[in-house]
Amino acid sequence: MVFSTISCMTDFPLELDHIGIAVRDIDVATESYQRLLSAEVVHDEVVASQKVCVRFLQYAGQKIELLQSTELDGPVGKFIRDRGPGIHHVAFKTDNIYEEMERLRAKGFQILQEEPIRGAYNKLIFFVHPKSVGGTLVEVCQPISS
Ligand code: CMX
Repeated sequence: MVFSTISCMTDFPLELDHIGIAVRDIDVATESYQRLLSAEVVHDEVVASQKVCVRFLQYAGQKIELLQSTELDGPVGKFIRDRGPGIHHVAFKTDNIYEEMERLRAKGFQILQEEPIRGAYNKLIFFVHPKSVGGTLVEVCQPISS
């Protein structure tokens, strides 16, 4: 069983892009991560469509996205209401988000969008429902080339 899982993963074309962390106060959380890792703030943005403000921190080439809800009824607001602050999603990057969406759909994953949508930091994104991935919300993203 362990061996078949590993062999399935060898053709997985996605690389980790960032970890999304739901927080109550983005400035307090930033201060914690800066003390913990000396992480650098590389991007701030309000994503009105997702009812969040986000801040990307970078440390040793790795990215963390802090998410603070702007509305109680947004996805991050509901997550914090039901579960408290903590890891909200894991994001993987791809070179072809449309192909990736079809690939994951064909494998039976529940994709939350019909088409990729515009996400923070100039990216196209879509989400895979946490119930499809053992309880973890997965984002797939692709930078929009200018
Ligand atoms: N991780 C793991 N589980 C989660 C979750 C998360 N981030 N968010 C919700 N869930 C769980 C709920 O707790 C619930 O679990 P139980 O059934 O065991 O109680 C279950 O998923 C389904 O919840 P739901 O009530 O049916 O649906 P919600 O209204 O809570 O919505 C979800 C869940 C994933 C569909 C919604 O949060 C969503 O669409 N998320 C994607 C969009 C998003 O998160 N945007 C913010 C990020 C912005 C960015 O990065 O740019």
